[in-house]
Amino acid sequence: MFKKVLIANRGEIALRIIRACKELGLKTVAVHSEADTDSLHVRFADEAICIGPAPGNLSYLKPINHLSAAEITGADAIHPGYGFLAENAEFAEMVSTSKIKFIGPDADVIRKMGNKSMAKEVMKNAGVPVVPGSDGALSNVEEGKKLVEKIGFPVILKAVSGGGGRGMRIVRSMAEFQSNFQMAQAEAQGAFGDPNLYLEKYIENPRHIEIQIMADQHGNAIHYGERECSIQRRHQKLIEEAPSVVVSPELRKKMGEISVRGALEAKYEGAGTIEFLLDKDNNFYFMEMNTRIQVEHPVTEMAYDVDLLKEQILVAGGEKLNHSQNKIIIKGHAIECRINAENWEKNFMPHPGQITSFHIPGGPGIRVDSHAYQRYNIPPFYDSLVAKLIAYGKDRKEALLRLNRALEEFIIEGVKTTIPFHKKLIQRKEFIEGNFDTGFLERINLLED
Ligand code: MV4
Repeated sequence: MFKKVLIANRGEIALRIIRACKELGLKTVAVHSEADTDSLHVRFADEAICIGPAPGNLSYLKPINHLSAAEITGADAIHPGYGFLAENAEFAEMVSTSKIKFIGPDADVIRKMGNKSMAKEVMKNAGVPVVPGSDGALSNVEEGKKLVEKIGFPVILKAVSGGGGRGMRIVRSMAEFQSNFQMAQAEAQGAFGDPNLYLEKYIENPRHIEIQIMADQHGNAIHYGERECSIQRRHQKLIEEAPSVVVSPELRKKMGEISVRGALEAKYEGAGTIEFLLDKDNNFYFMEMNTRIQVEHPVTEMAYDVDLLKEQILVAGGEKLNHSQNKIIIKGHAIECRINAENWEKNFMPHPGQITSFHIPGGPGIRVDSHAYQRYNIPPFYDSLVAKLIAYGKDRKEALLRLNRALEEFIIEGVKTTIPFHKKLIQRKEFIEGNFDTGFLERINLLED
C-alpha cells in the first residue's frame, strides 16, 4: 500500500479525498493554484504545494506540475478526483511511468472508454444493451444516410471523442442530415481535435440512470445500484438521487449485473460509473462509462452506507473487495442538490466573489460536502460548485422533508447561489412524484412559480 497521496484537484472533492486518506492513515499532499491559497483543501492536507497561476490550464490541467509536486513531496500515489486530469489517459500513463500509483483504472482503459464508439463496442461485446446505430465511426455523410434509411429518424450524431453532451446533433429528416453532419464534424474537430462521428437512433426524453461500479485488482467487481440523474440543465446535473423511483429491485439487479460484466470485460479497476439511457418502457441502453469518482457519489454512499472514496483508495492499494454483492443492500434514500455560485434567474450565470455569510445546515440525515466557509472568496477561474447538500431518509419522503428543511437552513450571502432554485424545484408536483426525465427542466418555468 502507498503511504502518501497527492490530490491532483481542488475544491470540495479535494477535501473529500483528504478526509478519506486521513481515515485510512495515509499522508496527504494538496496542490493549489495561486487563486486557491486560502482553500480548505490546502488547510486540511498535511502538506501543500503551489503548482501555478490561477487559470486551470496553467496549473491543475498541467500533468507535469502534479508530477513535480509528487516528486518534491515524495508522494507515492496520485488521486485525480473528477474533472481536470481525471480522465486524461496521458496523465495516468505519466503517473504510472513515474512509479506512482494512479488511483483509477489503467491508462489504456481510460483511453478506450474515452473513445465513445470503442467503449460502446466493448460493452456490446460484454452483452450490455446498446442503442442501434453505426458500428464505430462513420466514414462519410453517405454512409450515415444509408444507415438512417435502415434505422429511421430521429437519429443523433455524436463525437467519437466527445462525452457529457458536447458535440451532439439530433437529426429529424434527410433534408437536414448533410448540414448537421458537417456542423457536428466541425464542432467535434474544434472541441476534441477529432472530427469522427458515430450515429445512433435518438431516444426521446430518456431518463439518465447510472450504475456505480467498484472493481479490485483481483478480478472482483460489484455494483452499488443506480443513481437517478435526470434533473439536469444543458448536461449539467443539478439534483441526483439514489435509488431511482422508476428502478424496481429486478431492474436494479439486471442493470447492476450487466454493468459488472461490462466492467470486467473492460478490465476495469477502481470506482467507475456506467451511464444508461432509460426509455419510457424501461428499456436501458449503454451511453458512456466514466472512469472516475463522480460528483454525485455521496447519494450512493448515504443510500448504501458505504465510503466509496475509502474503498476506491483501498482497491488502488491492492486490497481485495471484502464484501460480496449479496451483502450490498439499500439502507434508505438520498437526494443531493448541487449548490452553485450562480444566478439561476439570469441563465445560471456564474457569480463568483466573497461569501459574506455562511451557515451550513445540520440535524438528522444531513451531509454537506464543501470547501467554502465564511469570508471565503470564490475564484472566477473554475466551476461554480460551492457545496453539495445531501439529505438521507429511510425513504424518499423523509429524504425530501429533510432536504426541504436543510435548504431553508442553508445561508450563503455575498454571492448568488442555486439554493432558491432548489427550494422551488422540490416543491413541484412532478418532482415530488418522481415524474421527470432529462427534458423536464427545459419544459418547466420555475421563474413563474
Ligand atoms: C442520447 C440521447 C438520446 N438518444 N443518445 C447526452 C449526454 C451524452 N452522454 C449522451 N446524451 C444523450 N444521448 C441517444 N441515442 C439523449 C442524450 C441526452 C441526455 C442524456 C443524459 C442526460 C441528459 C441528456 C440531455 C439531452 C440529451
